[in-house]
Amino acid sequence: MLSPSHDKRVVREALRDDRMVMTKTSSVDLVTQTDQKVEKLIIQSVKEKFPTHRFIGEESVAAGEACDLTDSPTWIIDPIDGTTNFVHGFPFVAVSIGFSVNKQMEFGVVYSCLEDKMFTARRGKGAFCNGNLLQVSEQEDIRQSIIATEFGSSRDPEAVNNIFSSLRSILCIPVHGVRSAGSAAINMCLVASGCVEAYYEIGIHVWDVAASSLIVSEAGGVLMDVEGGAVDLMSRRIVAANRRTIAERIIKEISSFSPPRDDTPPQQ
Ligand code: LIP
Repeated sequence: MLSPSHDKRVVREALRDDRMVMTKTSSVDLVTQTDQKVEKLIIQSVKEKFPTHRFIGEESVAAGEACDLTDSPTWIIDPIDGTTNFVHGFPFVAVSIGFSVNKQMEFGVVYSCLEDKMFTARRGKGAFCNGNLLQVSEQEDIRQSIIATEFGSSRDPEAVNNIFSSLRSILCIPVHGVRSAGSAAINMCLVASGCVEAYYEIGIHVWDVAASSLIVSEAGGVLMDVEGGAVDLMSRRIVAANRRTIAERIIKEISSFSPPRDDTPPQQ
């Protein structure tokens, strides 16, 4: 199996050397050779031990593989979450690996490569960072909270308007601050760590949040859809918060929209 130090070396060395930037769905949806290399390394090493398991990997889906979450044991992989950060040397880049059985997350690992922080969670067994137990913030007042969100990789004017409308409403609650780490997985781990009270985004993918969704819930947090109700990891929408009342307050301010689901094949 790959070791975290091996992953760290691959990503850190590439941070200096990999300047081969390609684009996927738009000119701001970036991918590098390192994304592809790390995903191949992870899938190969898991397959050696578990040949019957299934995979949903960001770069495999980009290359045309199906994005179906079934009841079978499935590894959900984002080889580099924060690819734009990686390309620019902005220091928040993570490898995210979640494992699901019967469509339920069983464990999740997010390795924040430059911070050297290993976030882990197993269902029912708590969430940890470098072995230390994680607990979400106890803050009850949204006006004394920091909220994380992202601007995503769509520049569709309607989506951008919705993003800014939500941001404006949330800032004006008012909250103490709004932050963007540039990696959904790291934003979620910040919620689990108690540094920020909530994170929301429309436009993420299942591989961005599969592992960290378990890390948040095992740290005592809640996950919801941006219109309320249960989160659906294929819907590309998520609110993660330290408590339900904070999540519900944010939901009131979000101008929601529905990007194409991850499990809908792209139109030809
Ligand atoms: C990215 C996220 C980022 C989000 C983008 C994208 P990538 O993942 O982590 O926070 O705003 O929509 O999904 O492409 O770096 O793996």
